[in-house]
Amino acid sequence: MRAKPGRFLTVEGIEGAGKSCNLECIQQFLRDAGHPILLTREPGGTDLGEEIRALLLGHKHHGMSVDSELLLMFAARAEHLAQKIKPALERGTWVLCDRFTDATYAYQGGGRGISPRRIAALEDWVQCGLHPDLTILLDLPVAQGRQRAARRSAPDRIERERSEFFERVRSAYLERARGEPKRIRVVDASAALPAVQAQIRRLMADYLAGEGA
Ligand code: Z5A
Repeated sequence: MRAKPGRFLTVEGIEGAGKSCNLECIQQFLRDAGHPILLTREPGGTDLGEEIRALLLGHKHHGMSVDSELLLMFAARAEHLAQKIKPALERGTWVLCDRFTDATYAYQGGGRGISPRRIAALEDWVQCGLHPDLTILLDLPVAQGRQRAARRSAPDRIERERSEFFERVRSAYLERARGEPKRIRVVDASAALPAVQAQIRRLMADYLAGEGA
């Protein structure tokens, strides 16, 4: 008998939104509900993807063109889908991914100014209709996110952008959430961690109940 296909869940937000902290909590919640989980991230998730990540976020290629950045994101994604995401979903594993294509619309679209139509063309090509079933968008003011991220580590190539860039990224994320309110659930990530995690647990419980899972 074939396993019931898994679900594809993603977590998004500007830097310092708390994705890493909250992925742990979501993973535990799903495990407690009896679902096998694959936790992964973008860009990255495969050997090739992690090498592409190093090119994208390292400091060696500061003058990288916006189109190269976009294409590298999708090259890493193509590998990730082929090697990890699709096989996991097919064997019934739930995939929990730290960022996916909503990040491309937010950063390369909103932040860098690439038209959503060009991103959509690559999305159709690479994903062939595969989209996340549920996306949790951790939303908070840019200044608060940057303050949190600065306490954690030195900025990567993209994190060195100015605040206006991240304001555009945040707006693009929120616009996508308005366009797809059923899939993209916005969580107020400006609150203290226990309050954020309580919102996430409520949202996940609603989702599992709706899925009968
Ligand atoms: N990118 C892109 O441009 N296009 C794409 O298509 C994709 C990605 C897929 C890599 O992302 C970069 O790639 C990213 C977008 C780009 N660049 N930027 N900017 P990443 O996810 O690996 O890196 P990140 O966004 O920089 O993540 P982050 O800074 O690690 O943020 P986070 O994971 O959301 O935050 P955190 O590490 O969980 O928390 C940060 C700190 O805040 C930490 O000390 C926590 O303890 C603290 N924290 C978290 N929540 C709270 C609350 N609620 N209260 C108080 N303190 C908190």
